Amino acid sequence: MSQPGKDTCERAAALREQIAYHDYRYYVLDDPEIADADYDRLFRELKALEATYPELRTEDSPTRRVGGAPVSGFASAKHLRPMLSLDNAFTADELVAFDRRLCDRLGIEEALSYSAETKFDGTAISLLYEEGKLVRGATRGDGQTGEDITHNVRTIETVPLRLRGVRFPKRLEVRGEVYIPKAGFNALNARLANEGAKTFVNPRNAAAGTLRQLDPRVAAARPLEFYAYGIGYHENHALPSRHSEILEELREWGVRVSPLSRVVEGVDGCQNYYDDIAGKRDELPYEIDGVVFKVDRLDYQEMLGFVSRAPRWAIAFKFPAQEVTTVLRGVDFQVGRTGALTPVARLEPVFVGGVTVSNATLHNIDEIERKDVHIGDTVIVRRAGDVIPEVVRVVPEKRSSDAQQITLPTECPVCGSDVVRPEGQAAARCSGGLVCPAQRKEKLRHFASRRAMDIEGLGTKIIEQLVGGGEDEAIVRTPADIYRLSMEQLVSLDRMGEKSARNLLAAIEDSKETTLPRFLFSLGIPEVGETTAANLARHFGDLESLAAASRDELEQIPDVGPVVAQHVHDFFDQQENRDVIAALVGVGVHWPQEPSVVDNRRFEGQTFVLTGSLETMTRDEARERIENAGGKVTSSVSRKTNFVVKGNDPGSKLKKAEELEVPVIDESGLLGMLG
Ligand code: 5U1
Repeated sequence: MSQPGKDTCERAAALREQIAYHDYRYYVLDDPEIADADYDRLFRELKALEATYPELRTEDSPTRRVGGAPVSGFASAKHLRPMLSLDNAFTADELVAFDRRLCDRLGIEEALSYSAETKFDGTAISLLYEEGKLVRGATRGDGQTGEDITHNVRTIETVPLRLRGVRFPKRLEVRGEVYIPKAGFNALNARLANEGAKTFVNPRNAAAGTLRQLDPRVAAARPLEFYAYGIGYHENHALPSRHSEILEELREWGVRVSPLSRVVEGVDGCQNYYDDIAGKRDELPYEIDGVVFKVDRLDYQEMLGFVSRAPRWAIAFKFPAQEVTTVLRGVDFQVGRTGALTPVARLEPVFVGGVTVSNATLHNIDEIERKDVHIGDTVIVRRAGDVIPEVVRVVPEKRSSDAQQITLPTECPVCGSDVVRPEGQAAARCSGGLVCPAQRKEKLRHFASRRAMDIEGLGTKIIEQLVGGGEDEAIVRTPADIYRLSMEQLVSLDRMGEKSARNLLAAIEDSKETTLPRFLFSLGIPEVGETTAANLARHFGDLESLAAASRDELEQIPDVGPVVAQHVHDFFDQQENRDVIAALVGVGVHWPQEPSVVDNRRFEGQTFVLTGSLETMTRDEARERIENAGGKVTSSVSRKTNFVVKGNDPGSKLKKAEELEVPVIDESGLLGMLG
């Protein structure tokens, strides 16, 4: 094939530029300059040129959106700055309290300016641009590390493959939300139903599910859209002084930002914005589940910092849960990981909050008695966001004479063991322990889950088969049995090919190397979530000390009250649980020693000031690590400052430190001190 001439190369470049410009007019400014037919003509011309001369196809050509080759798996993608989450407010009082808290902390009397934005009900992603080129798209994951979904993100027309202009940061993380508009969602589900495929329950699940497809052609054929709401890491760039100006800059760089964002003054401004958006909600072409308020001044944001994984300077004000009326047809009791029996209401299907609901939780038998729920009752069902729908109350005046009382079964509906209801506890429990296949399945599912031992590929369907319906059929009885699975056993399972079996065995092997917080969380001790597990690990440093701890000692730990202390104590008191742990260690599960509590307070009473950007961590991470070690981070240098940590491009704080003769350390010095 002949080489493209100079004119052809120039024409292709001009077409790419024109198409990018018209994409910007259409998607970002919402103000197209040319008719669709003219745009199509440009697009077809570029496609034809690229088909004749494949060497003309650039990475950022708009024709690349159709989806390239499938990927074999998801690589992990470490965010350059953590992706934070948002605290919620559900009532006007909570919003007022939020505003007051911030004013108090900042010591200001005047009304705070907020950037008010809609809260998209989609899935958060981070886009990485280097020299203006999109090089990576990633899911949020645990906030520190997500999954690389570049192949799918590239197919989204509203994600620019290249930033406009030249005044953008050398490296830039753009944060935003991918969603599927309401109309596109309905069309997608209609198409899936037509093809006999599984439909999605709501647009959020559809967007998240699509982004996790290995084949980008699937994503290219689905109507994903993107709106940016902020930035993460940025390099070589002087930030403006307000968040609203960052949104403006993003727009100038060709990134789509919601036209509904605006700056409002004080809590009254927030309330008005909320009312305005709530009134428009149904007319919007996409789902939102609330609004977000962010302190607009970036210096204030910096002063406010963050707690745990959420910034102090932002809040999501959620729309209230939606409620509907339907009829309770029956109640089943489900057995959970700890044996707790949860009554599940079987409902006359009803559409609420964008999905059809036919099951709802009744929480526990106490709740049934308190709400006086009978089978056949007309009930009010509520659904809010991600939360499982619940039966809120009955409509007593609609009760018919043949309504039936709901009784707690005396035997476990799964294994037939006795059901016990310990004094003072709301939950009734199956006494079968690991004999009960339901408990075993749930325990194993939790053990293998992403935030626990993270065994990719060991999902519900496989666990169901491995555990089976009874003791005799079980291939896996305890978590340690997972580590004894053979290739032969795995390939004998339904829908398990050799390749998947090999991958699963590799994932099982990889999971042996874990951390103490993850391991503790994976054990499924009642009431011990990830944060408590991390606190326990940090406090005790090793499993032996934790297992030997008294209830009093346990109660010294943040987050641990008498109930949690009792659960932890009871757990380690049982020989069966100690056997499970010993067996896991026996098959090779291991973790590094956690720094002990003494080490963890090594910065007690010391004050640090950070200046400039760090290389191995963000300033927020540095702050968190210093605070975790008992130290304090302040924003200005004084004689009371113990250390100034100097990063790249340090600011005036360095000069001040030198003037006041405050010790200055660099990043490796800090890392050394942190151990
Ligand atoms: N509009 C908007 N949504 N949203 C979600 N802004 C926004 N900001 C977020 C999140 C999680 O986080 C930042 C405040 C860190």
